[in-house]
Amino acid sequence: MGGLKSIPSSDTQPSELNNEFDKEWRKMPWGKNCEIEQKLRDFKLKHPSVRFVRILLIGDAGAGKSSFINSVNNVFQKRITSDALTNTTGGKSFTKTYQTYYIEGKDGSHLPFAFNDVMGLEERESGASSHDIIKALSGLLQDGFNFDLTSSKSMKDPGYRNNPSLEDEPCCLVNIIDANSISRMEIGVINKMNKIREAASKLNMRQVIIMTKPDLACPLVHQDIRKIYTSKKIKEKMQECSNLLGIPMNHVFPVKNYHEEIDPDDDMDLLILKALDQIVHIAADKFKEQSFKSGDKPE
Ligand SMILES: Nc1nc2c(ncn2[C@@H]2O[C@H](COP(=O)(O)OP(=O)(O)O)[C@@H](O)[C@H]2O)c(=O)[nH]1
Ligand SMILES: [Mg+2]
Repeated sequence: MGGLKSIPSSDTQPSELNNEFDKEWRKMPWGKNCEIEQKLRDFKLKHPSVRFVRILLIGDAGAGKSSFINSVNNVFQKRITSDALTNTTGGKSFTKTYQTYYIEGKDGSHLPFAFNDVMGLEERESGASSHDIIKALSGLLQDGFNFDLTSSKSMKDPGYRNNPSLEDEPCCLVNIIDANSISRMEIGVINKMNKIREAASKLNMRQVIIMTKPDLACPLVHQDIRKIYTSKKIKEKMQECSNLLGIPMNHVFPVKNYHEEIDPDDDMDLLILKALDQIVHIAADKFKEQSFKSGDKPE
């Protein structure tokens, strides 16, 4: 029978033959790293009293929060750094205190964005409580705040800040989700994320998702990071993230973090830069609205 030729062999499933879109469904300016990098280095917030776009990262332990901060730092330092220590042992959170990370510019000053890394949201008593993270949303946590001290805390305890300035308040909540374990996320962690999201919405805070570990979720991307927006698997995973947290697809960014590389990689950098550029602009919109509302004159 002539038709037999078109039947795939037993170890090749039809779906595997059709795992890629013909064209990128989101256009990426591959190779244009310098332009985006420079734009971010020169970025200025249109608010007279706020120097930094403060970005708060939340997510499960091991999702890649610290790795994302290191990856952003790598892009701007053009070498592999590890200031935000990552967890290579798996399981519970390695980061236990509230920390701000700044990115150094060429002249030693700080670039106009800052990251706050928190302890993971893993279930039960071991993770950071949504109560404490909701405090972080309003700028009420100081650097060094210890998430591990689970005993009943009061606002008088060290680590809490009573009069946060506008600059202390994060303006973007970044949910970090591991592409490889979305479907296995514990319900307790999802509930915590949703509680935090609700509080962030009430504060009119911008929210995005960074989806990490696309290299582990899709063999195509593992081989070639430029296939990130042609891989059907990655789009499916992004959609899953979007549905899980109710954040629209245009606020979901897949990023491969630096984890085993010893040298910078332009294509990885481009995805990181593009995600950061989106976050910074989405976050800065909040100040535009605020300053117009309060009558402040944007610079
Ligand atoms: N393959 C891969 N591994 C990653 C990626 N991002 C993070 N990791 C690894 O995942 C583990 C946990 O990352 P970490 O940043 O400590 O997670 P955190 O607990 O959310 O801060 C580390 O071993 C990282 O090297 C990624 O994009 N791809
Ligand atoms: Mg960490």
